[in-house]
Amino acid sequence: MLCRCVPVVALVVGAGACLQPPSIEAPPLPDDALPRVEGLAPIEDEDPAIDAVAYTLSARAADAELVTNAAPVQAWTFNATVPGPLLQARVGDDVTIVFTNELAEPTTIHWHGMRVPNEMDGVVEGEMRAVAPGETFTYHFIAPDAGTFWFHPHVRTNVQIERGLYGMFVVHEREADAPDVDADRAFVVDDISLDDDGDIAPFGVNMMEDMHGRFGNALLTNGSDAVATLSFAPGQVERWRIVNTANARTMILRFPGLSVRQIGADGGLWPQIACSPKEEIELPVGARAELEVRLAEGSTSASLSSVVLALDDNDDVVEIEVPLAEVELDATLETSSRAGHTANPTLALLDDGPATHTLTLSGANVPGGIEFTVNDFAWPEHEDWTVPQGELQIIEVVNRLGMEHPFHLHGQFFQVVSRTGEAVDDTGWRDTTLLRGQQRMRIATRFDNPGMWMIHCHILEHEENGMMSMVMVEPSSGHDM
Ligand SMILES: [Cu+2]
Repeated sequence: MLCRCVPVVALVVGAGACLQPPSIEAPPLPDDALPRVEGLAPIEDEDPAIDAVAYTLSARAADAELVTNAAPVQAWTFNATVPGPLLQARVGDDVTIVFTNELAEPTTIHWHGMRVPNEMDGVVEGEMRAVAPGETFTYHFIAPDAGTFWFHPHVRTNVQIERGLYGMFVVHEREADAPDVDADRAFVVDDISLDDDGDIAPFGVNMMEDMHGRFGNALLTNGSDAVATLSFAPGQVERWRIVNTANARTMILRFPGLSVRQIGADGGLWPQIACSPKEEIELPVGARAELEVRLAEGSTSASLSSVVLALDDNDDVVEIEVPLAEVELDATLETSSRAGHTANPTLALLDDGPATHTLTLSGANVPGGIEFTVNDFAWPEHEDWTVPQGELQIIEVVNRLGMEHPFHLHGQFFQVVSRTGEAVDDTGWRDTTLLRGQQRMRIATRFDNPGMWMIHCHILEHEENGMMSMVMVEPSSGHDM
């Protein structure tokens, strides 16, 4: 299968230096420590209470070694690393993040997928302001849902995220609901566009970037193009959390040599009936996948790979599988007897029905570029749309353009209930889902979280060029978050 609606971009594939695999025999954690997540360096929790976490973040310029055998990239970072440090909490924890902007321009932090109070959402609209250079803002909320989330600015997003401002936020389930695995592992997958000098390529200088979004020429996993090799013991089973933080590239992920079951997505783990084996997963920008991963029977080496289109020596378009991580069997290790994802969380499925509102995504050429619209408004212009808190809405999202759009709603989860009139198997709660060119879908949401929430395409160049709107969820006394 070819990537759909993806401009052909030749990819620079790194030399693939092998990193040392993280030790499986990790030292024991203290009783009150958060569970270990491999692949990213966790930030230090400054709050000793067991039901609270406190973190200090700053956005600042720093050199980042993203590409093997190349000079460091002048990046914008959270705490001098790309991705930013791993943030973690347990579901229900009190979360405090003291954030200082050390950049020369305004920024914010948006907690992508987390149903936080409206004033903590990190957007710039109405009374919500950006964090000015030199300013400190304290984000404070209760982590309402377990799952894999991420954080990034919501100001000049195409530039600030591309330069390196993004990170993963894991909210752990209560122990009884957590999968029984040998390791819980994070993969933050990105692509960046580098120029011939290895610097981040200039922005907004070509029409293709405005139209299709910015496609990179280097694939990064956890901030490096190096391919880590992981040693699996016989029977080893891991939980993999994957987030796509690219500006525009839908990641087509494959798992040659692995036996993979998808066990969750944006809104956490799924009930057993919804979990199914996968050989390929399409992960739009902003979305997450949760996987239960084993070596396939008889397999001794395997990989997590991303499918991209590239030009071969004859300038023909070819599909190549770029490994993001390699897995090798180490038969000398003790056989694992872990059971994997065995919990069975409840998931109330919402039914399709007549649409209560329509969002039409479109766009047109305008002098100087392309303007993208939602219901014919280009942000900051937008329609007035108000819904009462707690009311079930069936929203028809219509794509009038030939290109795909990863649709993102802030502050709420939704379920995709149909695509172009057909029932779907998009299981579970989402905050981001892909709408293909010239297609329509219906999503259902209860709008439980009051406030003013952004709705936008997560191709960052589309968002920045107008494809953003908002919904006002009027608080009602009978509904609490
Ligand atoms: Cu779009």
